[in-house]
Amino acid sequence: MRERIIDLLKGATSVLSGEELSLSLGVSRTAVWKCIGELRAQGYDIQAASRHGYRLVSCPDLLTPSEIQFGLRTKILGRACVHFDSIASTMNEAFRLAMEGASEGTIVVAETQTKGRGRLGRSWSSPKSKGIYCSIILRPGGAPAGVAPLTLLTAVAVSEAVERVSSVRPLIKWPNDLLVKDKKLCGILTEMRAETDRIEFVIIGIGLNVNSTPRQLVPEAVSLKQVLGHSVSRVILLQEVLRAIESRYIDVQKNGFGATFVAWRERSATIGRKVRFQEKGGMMEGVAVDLDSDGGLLVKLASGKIIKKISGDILL
Ligand code: BT5
Repeated sequence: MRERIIDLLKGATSVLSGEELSLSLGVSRTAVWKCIGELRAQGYDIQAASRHGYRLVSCPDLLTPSEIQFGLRTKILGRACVHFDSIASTMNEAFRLAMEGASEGTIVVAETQTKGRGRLGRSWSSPKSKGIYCSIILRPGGAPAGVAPLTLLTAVAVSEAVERVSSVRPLIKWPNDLLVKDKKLCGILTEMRAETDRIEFVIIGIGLNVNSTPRQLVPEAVSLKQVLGHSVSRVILLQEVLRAIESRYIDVQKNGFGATFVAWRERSATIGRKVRFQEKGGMMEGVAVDLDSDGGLLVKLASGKIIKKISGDILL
């Protein structure tokens, strides 16, 4: 009911009386009044003028469905949205929902995560209401090899969204990091469930540092607020991220990864740089020369031989 009250107040041209709200919602005026109290406790500034009614003055920067979906204008992403104040990891919940048949584009968002995770069992720090912690369910079909490029697509889209909202242009470190001045602004985690030859669903997890302070983050991390010197609306940024991913995703389904890989190269922090990485035989070093057609990284070794890295970490 809280979501519906907020939607009605946002859509109203003047004040809405308790009676109008109770009629629209089919509940008693006391129930409306109680709900308004709960919304105020959440941080919504709702003015009440005696005998006139309620007016919404301002909203908190919370990633609730009503905040995210108001003015979102996407076709798939975020049309279904689940929000938690606190959860172990949005990845687990998205996975569970996808197993239950949740539709493509469903997102799971949390204000904080108690067991936010990165790749290979690493953890993701998630200071409360300071970042975007979001998992997106996609059902692209096709062979499991098609999943790796989706990580690159997400990196391009998040970089584009951050640039549109803040004019900061994060660069992409292959395969899943967004960097600003060589510090990590965002990490992307892609998990999937597949049969041998067909993807059932993919979960894309995005952890983006928005308004966190240095003390809330690990030393190798950075937030947008640190870069800009002021806070950024997480709602506006997440909306832009969802639009950007959707637009790239629809394009890729129609036309393939060509244009997205061009955009990736333009935003790359990796191509042309010396990289080191662990292989079975020990540490290797070379220069990252290009992206392969399946999203792998082509590295030229000192011997002149070019090898392809499909997954794992690189050091710049
Ligand atoms: C990643 O892993 O970069 C993927 C992170 C994905 C996080 C999102 S949040 C929503 C969803 N739910 C989840 O539980 N996860 C996803 P990886 O490349 O393995 O990087 C992990 C490393 O990044 C850690 O070992 C730290 O060094 C560093 N790190 C941890 N928290 C960070 C933060 N908030 N900002 C920047 N770096 C961080």
